[in-house]
Amino acid sequence: MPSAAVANGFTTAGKSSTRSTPGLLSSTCSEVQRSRLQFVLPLPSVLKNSFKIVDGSPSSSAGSPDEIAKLFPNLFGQPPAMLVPCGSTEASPDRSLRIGVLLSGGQAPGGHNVISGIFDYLQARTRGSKLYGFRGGPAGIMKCKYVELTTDVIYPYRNQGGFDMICSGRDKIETPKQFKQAEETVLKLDLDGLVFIGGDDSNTNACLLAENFRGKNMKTRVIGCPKTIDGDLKCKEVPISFGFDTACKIYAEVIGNVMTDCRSTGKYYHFIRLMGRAASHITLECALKTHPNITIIGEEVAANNYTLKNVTDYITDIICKRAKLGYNYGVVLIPEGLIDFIPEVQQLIAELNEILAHDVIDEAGLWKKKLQSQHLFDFLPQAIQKQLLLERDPHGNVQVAKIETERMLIEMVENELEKRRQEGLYNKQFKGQSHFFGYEGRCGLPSNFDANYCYALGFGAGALLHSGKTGLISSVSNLGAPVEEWTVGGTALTSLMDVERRHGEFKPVIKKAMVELDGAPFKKFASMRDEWAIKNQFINPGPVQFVGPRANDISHTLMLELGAQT
Ligand code: FBP
Repeated sequence: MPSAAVANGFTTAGKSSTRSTPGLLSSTCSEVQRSRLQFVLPLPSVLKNSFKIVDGSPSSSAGSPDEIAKLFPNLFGQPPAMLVPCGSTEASPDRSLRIGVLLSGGQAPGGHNVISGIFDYLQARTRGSKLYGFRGGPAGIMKCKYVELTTDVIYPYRNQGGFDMICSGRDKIETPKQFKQAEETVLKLDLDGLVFIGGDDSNTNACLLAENFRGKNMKTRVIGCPKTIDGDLKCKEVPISFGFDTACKIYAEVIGNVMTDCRSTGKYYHFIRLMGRAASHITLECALKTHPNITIIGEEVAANNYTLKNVTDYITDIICKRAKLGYNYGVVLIPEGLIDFIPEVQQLIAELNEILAHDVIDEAGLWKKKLQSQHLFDFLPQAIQKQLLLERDPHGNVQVAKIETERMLIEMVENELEKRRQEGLYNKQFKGQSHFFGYEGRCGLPSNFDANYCYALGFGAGALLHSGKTGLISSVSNLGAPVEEWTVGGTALTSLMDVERRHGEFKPVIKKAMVELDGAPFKKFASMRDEWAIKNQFINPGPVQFVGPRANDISHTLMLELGAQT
């Protein structure tokens, strides 16, 4: 592959270049945004020079290899690919490519930099290529709604949060008709490649599309990029999904502020639910950053078969202990997906999923007769019952972001404290405040880590497509080292897959990476939580830093996981 240096959209032969901000943006962006626009992104050294792609050994799958092999006859077993420096002398950019890109699912800081990375790769390493952005996620491909991404379109979004350059969506390409529509679009645009920037479900979809195109001998290749603030799309070769770092930094800033407020007034227990869907990575990372009094980790609740009553008692016990020490305030962190982790609730949700997939929920409540978990359903506050019945997302998931577990727990703790009051075991006032920190963390200006990581992921995706790879997820590793030393390659999407029951049927899915109870991040947290419960060791980390000694810090989760691997 030829080599070239690139800075913010301009091939620079090694020098950085600046440009004035385009009209619309200059009037609407802040000084900080402007300074981020000018920030020249570093590249891993392998991407700055000539490289070749080397294949590893054949892969298998995360689970159910026989089923995955049947579902992906053309892709199963693909080896990982690694970019390695090659000594060839510099060549001029070669043939042109036509590439499409889309953002899928929830926003995650850094998505725009993935697109910038693909664009800059094409500028630097190919001649006369075109990049198309599909609008509104996968629906953009099905409806053939796209925009050509040029320097002027992309520039205002460099190092900026959000997905507003081309927007996102949660549609899935799954029916024969939808596959046909996608085929028509890639044929119409004569695409050599497609980059899916998405989470586990979207990358599963990317793989299905790659399989479909390859099965039909079409030239369009498909590469995924690991996006999600939830941090649950990861494996050895993909150490973290982008967006997690920034989102946790933003949540930790606000949690730190709430902690300072709560210590100042001394009168509230703040129950803070944090986004993250099923996995508790965000909650765990925020706990490690801020040291709350109580943190519930969903995976631990599931592993110990805790009931809602057990969780309530755990929180109430700490509140009572703190009351004896004179502290009638505190901070409780709750993962968004907690409700989904409590085995008795899981059973209820599974039953509701089947009913919602095949039956009608009638007003007379006759469907309830089919529920084995009816006693639990009836025990839940009415608001939670309604939230559990909300429509599933297009991938069949319960919309956990809409279930107000923090309010439910406040109500349950109040009841338990009242019981203890009557038994003479508690005589203080309890005032709960509920918070949900979710959307406010998803579109912040990407941290230095996410900005750099995304740029490398995009550049790497360009390189994989250029070399004709398909069905891989762009993978950047060695992330504990300076950016120059990061490694770049691709991992077979089928190697991340298993089968799962969705909408009442078995489907291929990328296995979610949950918090591991024997993993280094959880162990560190578990060794400290009892002290945080009783003593107030709150930490207020402040806002995301772009310059200064801590600006390039990586998350505790990543640091501890990388440390455990070495
Ligand atoms: P992704 O898996 O699409 O990255 O989801 C991220 C997320 O922010 C979850 O944490 C949250 O549960 C969900 O999106 C909320 O979805 P929506 O944006 O549709 O309300």
